[in-house]
Amino acid sequence: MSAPDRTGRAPAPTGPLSTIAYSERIPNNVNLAGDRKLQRALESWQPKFLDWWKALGPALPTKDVYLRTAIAVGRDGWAHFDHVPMERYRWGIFLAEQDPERTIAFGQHKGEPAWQAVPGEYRAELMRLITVQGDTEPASVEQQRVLGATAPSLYDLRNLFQVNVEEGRHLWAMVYLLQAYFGREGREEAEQLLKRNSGDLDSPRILGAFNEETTDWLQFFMFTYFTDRDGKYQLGTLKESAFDPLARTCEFMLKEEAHHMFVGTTGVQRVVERTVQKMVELDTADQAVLLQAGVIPLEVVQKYLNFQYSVSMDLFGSERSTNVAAYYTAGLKGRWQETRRKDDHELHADTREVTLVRDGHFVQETVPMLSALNLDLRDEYVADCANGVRRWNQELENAGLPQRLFLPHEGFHRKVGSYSSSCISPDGRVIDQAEWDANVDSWLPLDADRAAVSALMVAHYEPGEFASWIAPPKTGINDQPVEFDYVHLAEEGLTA
Ligand code: BYC
Repeated sequence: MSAPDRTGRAPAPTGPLSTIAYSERIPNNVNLAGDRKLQRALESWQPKFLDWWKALGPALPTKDVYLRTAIAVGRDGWAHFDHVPMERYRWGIFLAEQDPERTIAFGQHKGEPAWQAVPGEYRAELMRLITVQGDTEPASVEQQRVLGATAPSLYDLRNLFQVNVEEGRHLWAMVYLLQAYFGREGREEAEQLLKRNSGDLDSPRILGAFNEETTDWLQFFMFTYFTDRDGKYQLGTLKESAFDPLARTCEFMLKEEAHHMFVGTTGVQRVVERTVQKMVELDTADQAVLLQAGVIPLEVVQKYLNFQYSVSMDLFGSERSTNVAAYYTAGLKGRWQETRRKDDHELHADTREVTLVRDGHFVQETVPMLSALNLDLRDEYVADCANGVRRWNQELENAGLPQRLFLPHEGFHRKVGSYSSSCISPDGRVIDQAEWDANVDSWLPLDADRAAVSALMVAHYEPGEFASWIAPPKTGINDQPVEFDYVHLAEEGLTA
């Protein structure tokens, strides 16, 4: 790649893109060595990233962790697994291979060649989208910082750290775009990404869910199920972007993201499996008895689900949004699986129904499709979320138990969008404040619920050992046995 011009535009990288330059200080497949200025900028950001990782990344001291590292971006064999000291993880910049024929699939530039540089008229919006995406990545690492101290097994500890290093890499992915394509302003935004911190009163992360605490492992599994899944859908829309480097970056990130959601789906499933076993064994659904027996009652699982689902629904923005209409028309952000949709990909004449609350009742209003694209994406997300819940309920069904987990109504506990000024019950009734206040303790986790869950969270660091509240997985990582030594703790970690 040659140097960006004065507008911060960087021409397309050249060279074999499926090959990663691994011997360089920053592994990459964007020919960083061919752009000294950008390379220097990223190399001066690297120590700041490492300082941030040391201060706000995983707190548990480890010697090494069985991690996968990206080594290629092609279809086969893109990752290499080995025990590596986490601070020496090779965070790098990997874009999916370029399709030189790619054209823009939607919006007013439909049919034109995809952009290899940032058009001046969309610079601010593109930078904003990339910054918001970038901000979420380190936020989640910060949120999960202390979980290592209570890991239910080495298998789970390894999965936590895998998710953490890859979120760190996703930060690199966005920082690369900011520094390569947005000049000085991009470099400033890259600095800010390390300065805002999750939950910080003065300088919080940009989006709501990323300032919530991840209090324990049940919350972590709910986070990776619901909030990482928002990531999947948002990355899916940016993968369609007319700005080709963003599209290619997101395409590769989605590959890594699949494992994060696997951690969530199977994590919750293993919690439910263990609870169901105890319910059958003791022939009880009594919460106190189950907690006493070392498992998490279904009511508590449901409350955690209600919380994480509702804060993740807020991440889609408002049901009616002029921002999203502008992003789409400009070609910055597409729809989920844009190219598979059978319409004109401009949507000027299209409309859809949106649910609003008026005078205590749900009403339908017809709005232009363009302004309802956040809802279009959210609908895809909701359908996907329901799949996991069905899978979890299978455990209950197989055991012949009548209880079921469920997704609360889309309006439940919302802070963003058309439901945010109303009280909606999980079963989808508009209720008054008094009914909300009288019932909220049975819908959302109380401090007492979190304390009861925390009391079960005792670390298990022996290979093959698992905490009482979670079933072992069916298989290990990368064909290793479940009882493999996935993590070697440092001496300080063992005595922590
Ligand atoms: N909290 O028109 P509106 C991930 C702001 S997760 C706070 O309704 P818009 C990951 C909004 O920014 C995926 N503020 O919505 C997961 C706007 O502010 P401005 C992250 C919010 O703009 C796990 C105003 O309210 N990626 O990757 O169409 C681990 C009006 O907004 C919130 C992205 O989100 C909120 N919840 O869409 C690690 C993709 N919602 O501009 C990683 C990039 C809205 O008026 N972001 N606001 O100052 C976007 O596409 C959009 O910014 C949003 C909102 C989807 C967030």
